[in-house]
Amino acid sequence: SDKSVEPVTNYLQGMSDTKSDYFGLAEGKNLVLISLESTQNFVINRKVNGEEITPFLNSLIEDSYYFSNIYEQAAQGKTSDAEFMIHTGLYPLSSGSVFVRRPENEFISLPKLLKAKNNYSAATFHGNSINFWNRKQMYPSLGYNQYFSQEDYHITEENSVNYGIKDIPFFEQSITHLSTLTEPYMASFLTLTNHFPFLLESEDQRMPPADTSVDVVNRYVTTVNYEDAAIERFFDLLKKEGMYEDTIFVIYGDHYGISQEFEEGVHELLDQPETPINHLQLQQIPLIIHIPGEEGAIFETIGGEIDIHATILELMGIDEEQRTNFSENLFTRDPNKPVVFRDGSMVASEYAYLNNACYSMNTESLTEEENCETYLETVRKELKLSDEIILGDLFRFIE
Ligand code: GP9
Ligand code: MN
Repeated sequence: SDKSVEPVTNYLQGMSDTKSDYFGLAEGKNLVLISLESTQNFVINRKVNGEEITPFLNSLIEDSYYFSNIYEQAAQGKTSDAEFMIHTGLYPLSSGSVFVRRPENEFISLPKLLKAKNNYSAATFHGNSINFWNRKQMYPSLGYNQYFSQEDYHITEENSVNYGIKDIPFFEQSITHLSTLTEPYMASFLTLTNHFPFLLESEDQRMPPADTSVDVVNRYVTTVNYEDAAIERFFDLLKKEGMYEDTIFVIYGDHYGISQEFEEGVHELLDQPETPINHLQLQQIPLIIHIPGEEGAIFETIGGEIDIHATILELMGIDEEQRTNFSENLFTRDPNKPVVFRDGSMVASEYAYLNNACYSMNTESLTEEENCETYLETVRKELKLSDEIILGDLFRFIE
């Protein structure tokens, strides 16, 4: 071992690690992870002109664990930062993407932990080029033994839009590949259609665009609605093929889709004023965990995208001897533990620190700086240690 790893292991050992009744609930099941491109939580259970944007996900939530207060934490690496956090429980870097900057590191990640636990195989599915975000190099580092990308799909002008193959044909064609995997498997899917600038031919639009003053937001509603239909199609096919029952599904929005530049349209849609706290709340992403046969429940726990990692470990019954990540299991997460944003801001149940100012979450207004101070210590500490792990490739020194 190396001295440089000690501050990291000391901190991680001091972090809480409380198990819940959910521990091991999905042990041995196939794990299907679905990244909902640019999908923000406000679309869930939301109607536009009387129509639900996400009718399928809304109904799925009834029989799922739905985490309704989860914040995205991606930085410049966008989708790849989301993938990185979920796979490793480490924070993204402050600039660039870990996928591009540190693909040769030693990582402790979900596919490897599942392989060690129950000999899982692991594959990823994505309709774009495997070189996007340097995934070709990074996926094996994360422990994937197989990937399906652009070349593995039948892609035509007809069945693609914007970044590539549309989500419905993507899932339809993925089923064949998925059925070739050795069970138990971890299979990760990246949707694409709901990507800025949210383009979709009118024949694929299943609901009319919204009618705010911002066209990007109006179109967003139609591409999220299409994505929702694609997930429904995937579930229908899985059921038909007998691939649904013995699987746990983890479905999450990767990061915001509507940047601050266009956010006014969302405030219009939600009929709310533009305030710092409303902006903060728009950084929430949906997190839906569906285990066939389990009753649904809503968890209002505040958490971050990074916490998906430990939550999956909890459900899969993986108890690391030594903590190697900053992820908190959402079933037992402390509401006073800040959700750390890469720019040094944070949110916890009582306070948030945004744009260099401390806010009370109760009054949604400014409060004394000192109310945020202990939270900010945690923020600085965790970002620093996570950076040290990544930039020093410190897991080389952990057995
Ligand atoms: C493309 C997908 C989208 O491969 O990851 O990229 P994003 O811009 O969201 O990171
Ligand atoms: Mn993305």
